Amino acid sequence: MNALRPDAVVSDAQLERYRENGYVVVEDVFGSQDIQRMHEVLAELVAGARGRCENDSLYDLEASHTPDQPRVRRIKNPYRHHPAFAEMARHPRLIAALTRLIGPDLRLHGSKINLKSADYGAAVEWHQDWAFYPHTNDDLLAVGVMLDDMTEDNGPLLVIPGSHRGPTYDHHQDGRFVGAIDPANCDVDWSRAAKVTGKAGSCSFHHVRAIHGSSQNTSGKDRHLLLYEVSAGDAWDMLGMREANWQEYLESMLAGAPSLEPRQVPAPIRLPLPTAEREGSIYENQSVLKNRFFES
Ligand SMILES: O=C(O)CCC(=O)C(=O)O
Repeated sequence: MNALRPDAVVSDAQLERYRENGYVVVEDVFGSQDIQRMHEVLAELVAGARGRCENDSLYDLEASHTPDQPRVRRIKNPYRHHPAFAEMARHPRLIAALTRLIGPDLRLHGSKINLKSADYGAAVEWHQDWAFYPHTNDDLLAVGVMLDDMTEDNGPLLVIPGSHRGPTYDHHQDGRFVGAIDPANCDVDWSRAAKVTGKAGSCSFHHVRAIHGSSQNTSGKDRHLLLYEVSAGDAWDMLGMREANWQEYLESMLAGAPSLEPRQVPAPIRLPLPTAEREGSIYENQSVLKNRFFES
């Protein structure tokens, strides 16, 4: 049982901000030793990209990557590659925060580390996670564990406040899923974008329907962000169990219990079909975009 009271980690004001804006930052979820450990493990994983030529189930490589000068854009599902990341997903302070924001039954359905390295780390075009994995209800969010300070100038996460209560936007181009909203062909006021910043060890939590993205990191400072995608135990993926089997499904519960009675709420859904021309990661999906918002 989780000994921490959820309201000791996420205050009433923070919960209210999450509900109102669709995102919130909570400081000091992880301590400096946790962050140091994750950096060490991440450095080992990144070192393994030397000599690689192509993306695979672990690495998503920057366009400027070469086997001699490795540049990793993303580590895919880090918790499947090192136990430290599975352990951190169950950190008592994180579980307490998630319990406050989603409820006691919590499932981890995906994870990644977007490295956004100093000087070149790639942009992520505007999108809603909901467009990638619509569920029977929208009690889902992405946690962004700040492994480095996320500042105004190292390509912080950007969120359109309140957009989690709005429509689900078209994420298609020429009839295929591309994992991005066409910035020139929608009614979103991009000038309202808020920068999500915080010290290493803080976590951002953004609602699955919130519109978000981020620019390239042209600063001299890394912005390593570990993302955990978490759903309520009774939210079921509209596209089924995807690659998981029942046993993996059970093992992906972070707290509480799964439910065989999906809770349904009215929420606007668009399916990510037909699948993207380039699969493997959001960066690959978006690589074919004709209209971009962020410079690359
Ligand atoms: O790393 C970022 O700034 C954006 C993360 C994101 O939205 C994603 O990878 O889906």
